Amino acid sequence: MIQKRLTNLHQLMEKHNLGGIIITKPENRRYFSGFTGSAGLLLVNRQSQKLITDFRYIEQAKQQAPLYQIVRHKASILDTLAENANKLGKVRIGFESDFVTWEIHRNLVNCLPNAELIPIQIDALRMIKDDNELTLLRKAVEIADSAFNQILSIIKPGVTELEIASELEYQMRKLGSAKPAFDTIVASGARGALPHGLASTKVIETGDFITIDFGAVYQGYHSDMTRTVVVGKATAKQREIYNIVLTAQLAGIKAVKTGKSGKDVDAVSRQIISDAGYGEYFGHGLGHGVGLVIHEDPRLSPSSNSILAEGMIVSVEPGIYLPDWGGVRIEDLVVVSATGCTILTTSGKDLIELGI
Ligand SMILES: [Mn+2]
Repeated sequence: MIQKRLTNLHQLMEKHNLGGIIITKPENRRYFSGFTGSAGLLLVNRQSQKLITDFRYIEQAKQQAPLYQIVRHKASILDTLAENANKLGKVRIGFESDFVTWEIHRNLVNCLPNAELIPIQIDALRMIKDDNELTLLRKAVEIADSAFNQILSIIKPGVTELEIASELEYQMRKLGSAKPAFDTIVASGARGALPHGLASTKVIETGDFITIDFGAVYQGYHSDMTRTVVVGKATAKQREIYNIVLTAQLAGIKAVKTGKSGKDVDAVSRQIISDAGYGEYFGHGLGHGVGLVIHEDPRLSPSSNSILAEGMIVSVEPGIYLPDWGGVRIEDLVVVSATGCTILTTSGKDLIELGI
């Protein structure tokens, strides 16, 4: 599994004529080595790979990254990197330009006098998930689905958004989630018009629409789902908005397929919301990739350049947000296949009227 990832990395290095690459972004460090520690860097060339880390992580690194030579650094990780990188000779060495700060770049230039430092980005190598990753993602999705099911009964007038968020997060942890995938969103009543309304001390009232957007993290892999429920009987307007979003969501899922662009899939859902007269109230992209990071490529949006391919995983999450009234969003995760996609999220999408 790691070997296959390294082979892909080697191909990218060859394409850019790199004699080595320094990997510092935590998710890429983990992806290309298996090492889950919070500190350290990878130095990879086409013949060998080293993981440089500190005293705290030596044993863990040996266990988790058997394909790597583990190098312990003392005071300065840069000095140890320099010692090892300078052995590569006069070569082009890639660094992650979307992560390395100006300060670190300046230090690299100083300590690697032989190298020509080349800016490079490698996140795209993580877009297509392997079987192992899909298994972990499915588990993260399953945890969130079960937790959602379990907490529906506590949602009633009088409880706060924060109580709902805490209960969800507690149930997810009990089911094996390391932490919430992001700050849990519970946006009720008029707060539902805030697409990213974090759970607050607001008390749930009868008639509130409640948008709940949350996820689990299982062995580093994130899940992401959103459901909107109503407390009590839905009004005609609530039902109307909900059905538009649901129609747009189902059409978006149907449009996901290998070879389609992220822009085209977004347009399918967006058209439905626009045709219903609410286009200006759907101001965000339709979806995003999910993996070791909660928001990653490919993107489904009007400005996306992504082309979907088998094994990618994306969210499909249209919404309508009406100021001073509230909002609805519905989100599932799907895996792109040759002929369409497989929906991972299993929670139902018929409007739930709680307490009815
Ligand atoms: Mn999402």
